Amino acid sequence: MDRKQYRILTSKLSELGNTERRKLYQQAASIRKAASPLPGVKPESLHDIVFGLLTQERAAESPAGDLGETGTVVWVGPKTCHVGELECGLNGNRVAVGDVASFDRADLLVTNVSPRKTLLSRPDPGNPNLELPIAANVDLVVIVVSVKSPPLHVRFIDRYLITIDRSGANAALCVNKLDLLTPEERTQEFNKLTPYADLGLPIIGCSIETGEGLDEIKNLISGSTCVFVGHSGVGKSSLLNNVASGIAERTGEVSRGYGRGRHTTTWSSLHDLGDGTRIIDTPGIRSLGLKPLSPEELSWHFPEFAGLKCKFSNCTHLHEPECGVKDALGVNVRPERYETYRRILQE
Ligand SMILES: Nc1nc2c(ncn2[C@@H]2O[C@H](COP(=O)(O)OP(=O)(O)OP(=O)(O)O)[C@@H](O)[C@H]2O)c(=O)[nH]1
Ligand SMILES: [Mg+2]
Ligand SMILES: [Zn+2]
Repeated sequence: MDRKQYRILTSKLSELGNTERRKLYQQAASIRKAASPLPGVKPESLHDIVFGLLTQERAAESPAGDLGETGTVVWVGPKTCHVGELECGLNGNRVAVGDVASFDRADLLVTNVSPRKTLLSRPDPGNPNLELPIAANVDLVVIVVSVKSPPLHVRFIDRYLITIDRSGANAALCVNKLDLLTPEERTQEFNKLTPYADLGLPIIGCSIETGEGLDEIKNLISGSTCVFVGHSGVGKSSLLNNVASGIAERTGEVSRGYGRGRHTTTWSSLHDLGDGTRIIDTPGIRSLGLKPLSPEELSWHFPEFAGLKCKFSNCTHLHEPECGVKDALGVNVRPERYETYRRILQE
């Protein structure tokens, strides 16, 4: 409770008789008792609750266990976030776009973040022990790549797949800017993606320019909460604008010399399309680091390794004899994928 609220509280209380005041504080005590704060959350003070009752920010019959109102976080800044339309202080909470946050309407502070279904995060490049949340509670992560400006490098898809696997969400791949290719080039680019098609990853080719593939993307994401991730300039915001009518996210040019985008989107944001579909647009990520993983942990994220038998149970699949993974190279295990595995381990 800040000074201003305290002054409002004392002036409102001074208008009341003793009995009314006592009743108010008794009511506040029973609300607080019913709310039983979660571990790590400071219980609300009686004054705060009385303030809420007096300013009618809190319904008198507040349901038991309710710590305040809740809403979906649609934007997160350095010190505040938007819960729906309301800007609320983070109040020391780690909040991601897509989170369900409880907040106090009287002082506009986040009081609690609901347990997450999924959490997509990456290590902080400055401090690898710290995870930076990208998006929470998403069902589907759409990796957006472009075939030209910027060109397609498939290896980073493997890293995204590991990160997505760890998040608990499903993955899909969207290959944008097909209008920039000749039919021969198109075949070449899609050939590069066969290892991912083999893994069962949904792959949709599209172009904002010609409209190709956009209906397929709409079908893919319909009814789910999804997030568009990928390098800067691949067309994430353009896609959002084109699959969701009435949304106008800023899109940017790609620099000629480097074929890289200019980081037009700087903050993640959630857009509710109203039909159960929600899209989170994210800023382009230059490189997606991975938290250090043991060979065993890393293998779990290569589904094609599952069921292959190695002589040693702790086989790293690098130099051991009678290694099922190395024996399957070129058969059930794609050499490109094995190469990624090897590189990630050796980092
Ligand atoms: N030729 C062509 N250009 C496209 C297509 N999709 C997007 N672009 C262009 O690519 C540029 C970058 O698009 P954005 O939507 O801003 O890319 P972004 O992925 O959101 O980039 P960041 O916000 O920086 O991460 C813009 O100039 C778009 O007009 C496409 O299908 N074909
Ligand atoms: Mg963008
Ligand atoms: Zn092995």
